[in-house]
Amino acid sequence: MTLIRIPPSWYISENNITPESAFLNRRRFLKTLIGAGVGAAALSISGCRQDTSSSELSPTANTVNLGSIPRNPNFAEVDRAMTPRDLAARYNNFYEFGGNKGIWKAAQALPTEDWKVEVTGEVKNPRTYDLDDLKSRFPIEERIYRFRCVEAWSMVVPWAGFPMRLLLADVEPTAAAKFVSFTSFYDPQITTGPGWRPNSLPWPYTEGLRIEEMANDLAFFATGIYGHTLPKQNGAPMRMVVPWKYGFKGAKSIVKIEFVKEQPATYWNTLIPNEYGFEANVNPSQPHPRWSQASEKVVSKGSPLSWTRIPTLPYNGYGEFVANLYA
Ligand SMILES: Nc1nc2c(c(=O)[nH]1)N[C@H]1C(S)=C(S)[C@@H](COP(=O)(O)O)O[C@H]1N2
Ligand SMILES: [Mo]
Repeated sequence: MTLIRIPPSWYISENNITPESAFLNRRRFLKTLIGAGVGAAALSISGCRQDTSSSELSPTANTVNLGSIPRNPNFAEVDRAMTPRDLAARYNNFYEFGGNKGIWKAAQALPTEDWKVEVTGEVKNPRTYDLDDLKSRFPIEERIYRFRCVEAWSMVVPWAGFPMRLLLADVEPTAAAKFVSFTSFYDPQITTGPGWRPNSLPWPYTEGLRIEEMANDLAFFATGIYGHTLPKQNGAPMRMVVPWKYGFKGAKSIVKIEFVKEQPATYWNTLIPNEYGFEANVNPSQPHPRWSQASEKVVSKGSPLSWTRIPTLPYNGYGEFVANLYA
C-alpha cells in the first residue's frame, strides 16, 4: 500500500489555495486514492523504464526526448522565470485521477498506446488521426507560455506542439460550425478520480471554444513539454493550451474534437456555472465568487510549495493577440 501514499507536504502546503474541487466530499476523496493506488501498482509491474535510473518511479519516467524543436520567436520568452520541470510534473490538476494535486503516480495508468483523435461534426473532412498522422501533418514548435489556473496559482511552461489553426485548415469546418467541443479520455475502469458512482459527475471532461478562438494563433495543441513528450499527468499524448484563459479550459488527453452549431456543454460549467464560465478569459478585475483574481502565486518550488505573488494581467498578458476577439 505504500504506493498510494502521496507526500503530505503536497496537502499541507496547499492550505491557502482554494481548489476547484472544494465541493467534492471527503469520503469520495479517500475512495479515490485507494482506486488510484491500484493503477499505480499495476504500472510499476508493467514497467516503462525510460529515464528511470533508480527503482524510484520518476514523474517524467514515461516521456521521450523530442530532440531539437524550433522555438517560435513570438513566444520565445516571458517576463518571469520558467517553472522547474519537476514541479510542473508533480503539481497537477487531472481530476480523472484524483481530487488533489498529487495525482502523477495514479495518472500513469492512462493508456496512451494506439491513441486516436477523432475529428467530427461540421467539417468537410472528418478524420481520425493517430499520433503518427499528427506528427507528419503538423510540424512541432516550442512556445513558452504563462499558465494561470483559476485557483490563482500560475506557472511558466515551454510547450511543444502545433497551433490549433493547422488542424482547422486540415479538416475544413463548414459554414455551420460556430463552436468546437473537446473531449478527454475517460474510462471508469481506469480513470479512478472523484465520482465513481455512475452519473455523479459530468464525465467525460469536456471543454469548448468558439471557432474564432480556436483559429487564433495562440490556441495550441501540446504534445510535449520541456523538450519531451507530455508526461501522462500533464495530459499525454495531446492536450489543449489556451493561455489567455484559465487553466481548466485546457482539456487534457484529447480523444475527440467535434465542430458544432451551438455552444457545447463543458465539465466545470455544467457542475458550477456561476463559478466557471464558458469564456473563462483571465481577468484580474472579475473576482471568482469565492476569491479574488487580482493577483496570482507564481509557483517556483515544489516541496514545500513556494511562490511569488504578482498582479494578474488581463488576458494573462496576451491581450495584443486576443483582445480583438472580445471587442
Ligand atoms: N481532462 C482534464 N483536463 C484538465 C483538467 C482535468 O481535471 N481533467 N484540469 C484542468 C485544470 S483545472 C488545470 S489548471 C490544468 C492543469 O494542467 P497541468 O496539470 O498540466 O498543469 O489542466 C486542465 N485540464
Ligand atoms: Mo485549474
